[in-house]
Amino acid sequence: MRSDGFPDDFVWGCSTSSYQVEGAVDEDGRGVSIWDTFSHTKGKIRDGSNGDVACDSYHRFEDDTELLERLGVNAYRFSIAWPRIQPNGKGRANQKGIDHYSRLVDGLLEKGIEPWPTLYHWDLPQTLQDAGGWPERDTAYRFADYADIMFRALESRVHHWVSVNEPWCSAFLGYRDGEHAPGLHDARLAHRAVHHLLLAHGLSNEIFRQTGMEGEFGIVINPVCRRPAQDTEAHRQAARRASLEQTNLWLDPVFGRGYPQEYVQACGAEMPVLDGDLELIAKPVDFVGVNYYEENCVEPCPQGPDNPLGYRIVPTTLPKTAMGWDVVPEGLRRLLVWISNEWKPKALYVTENGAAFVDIPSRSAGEEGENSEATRGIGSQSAARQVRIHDTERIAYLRGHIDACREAIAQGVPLKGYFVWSLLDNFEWSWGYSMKFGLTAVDADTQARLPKDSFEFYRAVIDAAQDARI
Ligand code: GCO
Repeated sequence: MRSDGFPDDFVWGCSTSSYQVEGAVDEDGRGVSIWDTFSHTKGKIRDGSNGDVACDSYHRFEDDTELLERLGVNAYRFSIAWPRIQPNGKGRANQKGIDHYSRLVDGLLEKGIEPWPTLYHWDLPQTLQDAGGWPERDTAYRFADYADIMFRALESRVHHWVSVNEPWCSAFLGYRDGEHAPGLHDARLAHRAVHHLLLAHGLSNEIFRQTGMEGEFGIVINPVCRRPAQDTEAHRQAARRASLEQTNLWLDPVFGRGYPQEYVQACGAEMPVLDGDLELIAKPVDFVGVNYYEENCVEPCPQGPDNPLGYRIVPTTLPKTAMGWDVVPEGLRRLLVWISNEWKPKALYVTENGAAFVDIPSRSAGEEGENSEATRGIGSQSAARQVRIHDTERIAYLRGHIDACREAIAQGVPLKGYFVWSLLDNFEWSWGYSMKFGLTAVDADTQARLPKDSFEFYRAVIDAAQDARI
């Protein structure tokens, strides 16, 4: 093992997603997605914004690629907007949509950056939602067709594929809690969505294998490993139950155990499983992607219709991000170790980790050298030039979590890579642009990209990792 604890082939990456950065929502034949509809519905987005323009990455992907090169990452995780490929979610592919991602992939490869496309990061074609969306089985078959189109289009150039991103959010925030598109409040629909999202994953996994393509295929989830507030058996049991919905409900079926019966019974979940579904869902994956932001502390409370799993999140005095999320780097290590021991995936990647903080730009009259790389923005550069963002909290957050990755590896976790969320400040779903997770700020008027101090920090981490190669 090298002195810094990371293997030579460790993947250092950065993530974004289509609706959060692309903009250009009605260009080149793109269809409407559920996020267009939701964000344009009054009262759904806290700052009244939407992703119509976002970071304009659809047009500025070359600027983004240049930023990634400067950052030194060897992988870029982005997502493909399904409505750009099949505007109505079915039928012939829209060549202009394919061309866009083809250009992005070529641009990355030219710079030695591995493309890591996610096929579904929440922008379902609205037409499919009009037909029922994820609670309907047909959506999974439509997804499989779309995945097939993308495999064929990018086959020889892409070697890492993600099926669905955080399907828990699509199912529960989208169909039960109403916080995400399509904004419904129906637990029964949410459970149907769970099964069809997993089925979509399984069907696309099968097609991936059938193509005989070289490369890896996996799923990205946002699992939790909740911490008991006190060291009692009742608290430990509550913490275990509190992790079922976001973790076991996904990993159990993917690893061939079917749905966790304790969850199904407690929540009265009716999963629309047909013969053969569980086998499809359990087709081996090459990796599991883990998105990690925080860890919660829980205590038991009586189980009942409003609280079928019998737990409550306990507030802590730990430092918090702007989202109000507890900063617990150690929790990332705990989570990775648990998943690795319990489900034994071949490989794990941290596919998202990062934090929103209130960034205060400082104007520093060029003292650090206006033309130094650190201060040079991309896009309309003059506006960006004199401003710096000293985001020390984000740096501390990233440092702590990268250390946690190192410790997880030391404990035997097959962790193969780490991706920061996010390359850019972008459209943070129901929070609009009010929450900033980027290593790079984006000027809303000029679209100029301004790397923050955390960008330089992450670049230095990657540089040091390269230097430590043996
Ligand atoms: C996700 C997220 C990102 C969010 C990030 C911060 O996969 O949850 O996909 O889209 O922006 O998690 O909340």
